[in-house]
Amino acid sequence: MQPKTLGEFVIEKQHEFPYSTGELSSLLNAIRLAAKIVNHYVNKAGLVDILGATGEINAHAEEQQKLDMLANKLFIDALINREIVCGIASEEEESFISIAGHNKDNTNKYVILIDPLDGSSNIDVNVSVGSIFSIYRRISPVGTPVTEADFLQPGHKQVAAGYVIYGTSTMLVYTTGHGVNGFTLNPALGVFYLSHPNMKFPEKGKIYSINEGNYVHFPMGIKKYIKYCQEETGDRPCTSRYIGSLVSDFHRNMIKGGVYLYPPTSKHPNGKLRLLYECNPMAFLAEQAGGKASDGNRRILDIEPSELHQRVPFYVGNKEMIDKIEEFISIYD
Ligand code: AMP
Ligand code: P6P
Repeated sequence: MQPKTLGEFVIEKQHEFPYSTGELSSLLNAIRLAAKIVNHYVNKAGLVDILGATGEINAHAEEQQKLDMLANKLFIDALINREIVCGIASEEEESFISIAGHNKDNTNKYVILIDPLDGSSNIDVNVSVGSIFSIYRRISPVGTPVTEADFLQPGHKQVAAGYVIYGTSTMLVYTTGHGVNGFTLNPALGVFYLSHPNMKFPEKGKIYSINEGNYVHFPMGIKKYIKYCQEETGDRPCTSRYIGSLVSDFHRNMIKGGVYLYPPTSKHPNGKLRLLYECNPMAFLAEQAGGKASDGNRRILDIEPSELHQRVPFYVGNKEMIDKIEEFISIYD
């Protein structure tokens, strides 16, 4: 029997909400389409002139790779053309985009935040990258232009979140608060099939993902945790695996059991990862898969955002491993 397609799954879940208008389903389907289009370009990036940097700088003084600019445009076009959201925020856009409906007030109730191509520094070396999305209900009145407050909501208000991983196969993994499900793209048919139903972190984890090149700048608690992972006792030593692509490291750790760490460093004293369109969606997925996500002291999903591109220290993965990281931070920092 053929596995369920993503389209069938989305409609099936919608029917569990008899009063739904179909708006969230339409939004999820637009993301599905955008994922296929971005996948097409990611898979041929080496063949056409979309490799390398644009020479432009994004809102964070980071060099913009051509493919992440293209991915940004593809996602935004797919969403704007269907008029199924009232606002979009993106890592690649300094401010949010308000979508006024053509010839009518925009009566849509969702805003979306995206990291259109995370890990873009890996593009030129053929290492897997990903797209991340996060969906909220607007809090400003429907029919009026969106405000920044619609985007600055704590992560526990998310309606849905997910990622696309462009790896040895392309997968779309998402949650709407009722578990995490993974869909693998059959590129010959252009169809995502349910391949990883009800994804959960294993009980135990033995992988830690961190850029140890920053070791000298880590807080003492993190230095002590790394050495703890390397001890030859109990369920250790752990295995160190770091791809330099959050989506890929997270995906592997959710399947095999592990934790991703991006602590404060000298270059990024508040951490490098962005709260709104990287940490919150990955934290929502992690908790839905039985894991945990923290900034070392607080639950990521409880942090009240103050600005669109704010950064936080980020620890996400197996609950037991995150508990141990928080324990070391509380003792040594
Ligand atoms: P809607 O009016 O279609 O935006 O749906 C209203 C609410 O029903 C959404 O905010 C979700 O909480 C739930 N819902 C609707 N469609 C779906 C779906 N396809 N998958 C999961 N939840 C859904
Ligand atoms: P570093 C990619 O730029 C990213 O945001 C994450 O996907 C990745 O885990 C991290 O930064 C890599 O950062 O400083 O280790 O190269």
